[in-house]
Amino acid sequence: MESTRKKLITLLADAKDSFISGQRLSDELSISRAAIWKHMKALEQEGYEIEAVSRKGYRIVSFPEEMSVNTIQWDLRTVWLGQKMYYRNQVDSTQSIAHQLARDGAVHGTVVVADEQVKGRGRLHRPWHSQKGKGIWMSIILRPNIEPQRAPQLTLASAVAITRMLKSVCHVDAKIKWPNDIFLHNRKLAGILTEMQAEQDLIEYVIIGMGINVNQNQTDIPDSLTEIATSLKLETGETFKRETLIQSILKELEVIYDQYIQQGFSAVKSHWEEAAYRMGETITVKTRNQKWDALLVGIQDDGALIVEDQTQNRRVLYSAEIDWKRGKEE
Ligand code: BT5
Repeated sequence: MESTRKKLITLLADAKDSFISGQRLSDELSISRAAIWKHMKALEQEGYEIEAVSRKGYRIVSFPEEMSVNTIQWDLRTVWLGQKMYYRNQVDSTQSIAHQLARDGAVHGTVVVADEQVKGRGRLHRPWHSQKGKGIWMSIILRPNIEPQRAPQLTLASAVAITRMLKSVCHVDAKIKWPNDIFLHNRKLAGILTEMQAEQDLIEYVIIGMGINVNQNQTDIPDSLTEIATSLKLETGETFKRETLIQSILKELEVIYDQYIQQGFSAVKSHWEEAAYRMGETITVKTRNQKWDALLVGIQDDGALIVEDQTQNRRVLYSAEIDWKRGKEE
């Protein structure tokens, strides 16, 4: 049922403004014309505006305002990523849903999208503000055949996918702050949270959570974040259709993920470096029990961060928080 509906929408959407006859739809989908009519009624319930003209057939006049699996998938040009998708109006966190689905055997490439998260989270259980209808709150289930210690490289690959989407669809040059932040004009536009279930040398699954601020106005950003956060709308003055952005991220991620699996991290590294934020600047490094100043040098062939401490010693960081020195913010 679900896939017939999806095929029906694809046929109608591909026809753009032209009508498709009931007979052709019934032939292509191998269902009766009465069944086609029932599907049309169901689509109208979902918010599609359908025009039916006798002897001409059907066409979609407008798509629903509300996001749904159908509106995200109809122009999704991926082979495997997001072909299985779940959409929820409100969740605690798409990460929790994805973990549950993965434990229950969800296939590689399954995607969970929510309109609102009430307990969205960042790293170290920090809260992630995920207002209803304003952003992309999405988790992706991957089952890569790589060693568990390489999983953080997927965060960097995902960051590249997001910046590529931002460039091609939104025409903005966003930057990546190692390891998981996307910055636009010195404010945080998006964050990535990578979580993993693994056993010794084997990854059972990885969940890539992406939070991207899209259509928030200034009043939508909580006071505690006004200094550090921004949205695409605030930076460009434009409102974006979240579906279009999701379709593009999934396409970009599918391409870069496949290259990464075939060629290793070198396929990601140069793209990452092109979008790297503030290389060569002085930063503050915070590890579990230390805080010190360093120069940001770059990333290694395995994605780890290279910094130079104040005695000019190079140090390699696999996990840490980095921050810019005060006074250099703008
Ligand atoms: C992150 O953590 O940046 C990862 C955020 C991942 C969110 C996605 S949404 C879909 C999926 N489901 C989830 O529950 N999570 C993922 P971190 O680097 O720890 O940054 C968290 C910090 O960012 C917070 O402490 C705030 O300072 C700031 N912050 C919170 N909400 C924000 C927002 N909407 N925009 C910009 N900054 C925000």
